[in-house]
Amino acid sequence: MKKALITGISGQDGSYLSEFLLDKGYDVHGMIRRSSVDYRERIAHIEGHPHFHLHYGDLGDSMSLLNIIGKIRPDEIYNLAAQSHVQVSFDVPEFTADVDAVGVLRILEAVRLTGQVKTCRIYQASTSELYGKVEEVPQTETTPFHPYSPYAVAKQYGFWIVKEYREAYHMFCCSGILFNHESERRGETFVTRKITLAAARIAQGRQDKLRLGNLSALRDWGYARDYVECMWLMLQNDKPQDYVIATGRQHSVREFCMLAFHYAGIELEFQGVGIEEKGIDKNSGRILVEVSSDFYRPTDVVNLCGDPTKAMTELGWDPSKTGFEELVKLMVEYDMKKIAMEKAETKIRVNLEEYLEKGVVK
Ligand code: NAP
Ligand code: F7E
Repeated sequence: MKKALITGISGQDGSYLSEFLLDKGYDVHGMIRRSSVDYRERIAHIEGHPHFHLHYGDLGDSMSLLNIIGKIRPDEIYNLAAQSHVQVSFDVPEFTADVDAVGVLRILEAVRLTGQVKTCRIYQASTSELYGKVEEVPQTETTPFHPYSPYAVAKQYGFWIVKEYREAYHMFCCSGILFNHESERRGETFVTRKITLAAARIAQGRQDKLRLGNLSALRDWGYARDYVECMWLMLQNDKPQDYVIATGRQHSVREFCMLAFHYAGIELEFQGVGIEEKGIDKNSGRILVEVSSDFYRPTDVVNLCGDPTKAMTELGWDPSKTGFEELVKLMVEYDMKKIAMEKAETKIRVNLEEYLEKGVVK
């Protein structure tokens, strides 16, 4: 039975990759951090699976990595752990550099120092943010990098150190240059999930307005569940190589927003420009979306669109499994149910409190 170690197992991609590898018959090991709340929402449904194991560690702690990697001796490592929020990287640049840059080096060294150079294959979660202030559209494996945030600069080190270890020590290590990929498990402060949750709350009377930053930013959005397959395919390849993982299609934040509200039953139209732009409900005339400078970044990446030809032809990966409309729809449907459940729970709690007060229930 093959053994895989996933760092960042509690994140969006880690949870989907765990399910994917368990289905393939792997023994899956995951690294988790201690947190004050122990409920790991995205992987709670697989905890208890006989081939699913969790270990405490941290990308900032070399000894924990040496210990985990030395003990498990995995056939494959998927390094998904990162401080992954671009805007947050402007607030915590040093932590971001330590985890997203030096953390990659720590993994590579742990594999080398425990004598697993020839037996362990490594996938590094790289990013389209490396193209940053883009130098060509669409972006391919040969497009020059121009990182444009502390996050992207840290990830660029991760990309280059993986390449360096591949050439210096002949390690099987490679980077997937993944473009934005979303899902119903996406963190709630990334723009897509922030929009789908707000659309669901506004449609059900739980929120008045949504405040966003740059509505004109363009992204190539895919579905996370489809993208984890490509990570695995990269490690089954004959040679370690880096690949762009993208859909090849581009949409603006504004388009995402209009479509999400549409699936929540609200038709929006946008009026005005820049900070004065508003998203208005065509039926009621209510302003539901406003622009706020709080969500503008010191430097923003505005024109991402990947060319997945290499992954399609060399790995046989299909980027068109889940289209843009389907992705937005599935996220909104999930959030509509989530908010409806929360409403129902609140109602039950209020009723129960009333009954307890009146002594109806003891
Ligand atoms: P995510 O949901 O933010 O998950 C990040 C994971 O990293 C979480 O499990 C988190 O643990 C863990 N982590 C953070 N700091 C850590 C540390 N110091 N030590 C150990 N673990 C740590 O991210 P994602 O969307 O799944 O993305 C996975 C990877 O792909 C990341 O490296 C991200 O930068 C990269 N990426 C993502 C996208 C995308 O669109 N999703 C695109 C390109 C690249 P906690 O749960 O304890 O916080
Ligand atoms: O922003 C704009 C924002 O935070 C997308 C990470 O997974 O993908 C992700 O990074 C765009 C940006 O993702 C809001 O300015 C407008 O232009 O959803 P995001 P990201 O920065 O692209 C890459 C590939 C990664 O590697 C990262 O790990 O949307 N935007 N208004 C907003 N963004 C946010 N978060 N919130 C807003 O209110």
